[in-house]
Amino acid sequence: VSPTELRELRDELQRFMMEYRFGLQEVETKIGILRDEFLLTHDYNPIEHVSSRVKSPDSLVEKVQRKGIDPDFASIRRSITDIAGIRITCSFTADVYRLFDLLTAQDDVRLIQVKDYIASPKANGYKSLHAILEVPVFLSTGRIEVPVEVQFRTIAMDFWASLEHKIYYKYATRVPDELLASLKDAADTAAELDARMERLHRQIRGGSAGQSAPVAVREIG
Ligand code: 0O2
Repeated sequence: VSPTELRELRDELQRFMMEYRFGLQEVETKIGILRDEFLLTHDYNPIEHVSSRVKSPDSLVEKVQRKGIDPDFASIRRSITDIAGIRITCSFTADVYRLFDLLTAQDDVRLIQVKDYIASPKANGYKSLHAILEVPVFLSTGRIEVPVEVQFRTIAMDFWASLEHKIYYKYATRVPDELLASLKDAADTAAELDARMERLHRQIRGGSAGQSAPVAVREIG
């Protein structure tokens, strides 16, 4: 490969990744607006924490290989929809669905796919609501549609998923059966805690949507 071709490839990769960064920014702005407006209107913030990432080149290459995708930008764009990813951690399960509804009801958001692992948890106990959204991004060359994967979950689901993720990597995917059973048990406990906390929250709120106890507000980042 000549130095010119290499530079062209680098520029193309930079432009490719840039589009996903912009897609993330658009969705982050939407989430920030919903959070601020919710806080102002209902004196309640349904979002505990938001984090986002663009897939690393290493992780992208690994997925392209694992899925047997042709290694060209057009095929990758078509086949991999989680290059831009946002995780929204909510206080309660009801907030997860409320936020999902509010975000997907916006007329410039196109819902491509939903995987509801809260209604149907994975066998290991994993729970989260996954949505692939497509949002418009306006470039100097015109409008493009960018897919963004949004994962909605509660604090308890997030706590469980981050521990499970660490264990999975520590044991290089060969997690001992005993540990798998304990993890599943912990997922059930987390689900119970979610249900109890939500019941308590409803009692405190006394049936009024606007009178909830305040929860911590953290910046997107
Ligand atoms: P990262 O670093 O979070 O991006 P695939 O994306 O093809 O591997 P699939 O079935 O298309 O898998 O996507 P799915 O089921 O929507 O899950 C993709 C993402 O959800 C994962 O991303 C994780 O973030 C999360 N996830 C799914 N299952 C589990 C699980 O059992 N445990 C935990 N902790 N997280 C899970 P990546 O790409 O694996 O990693």
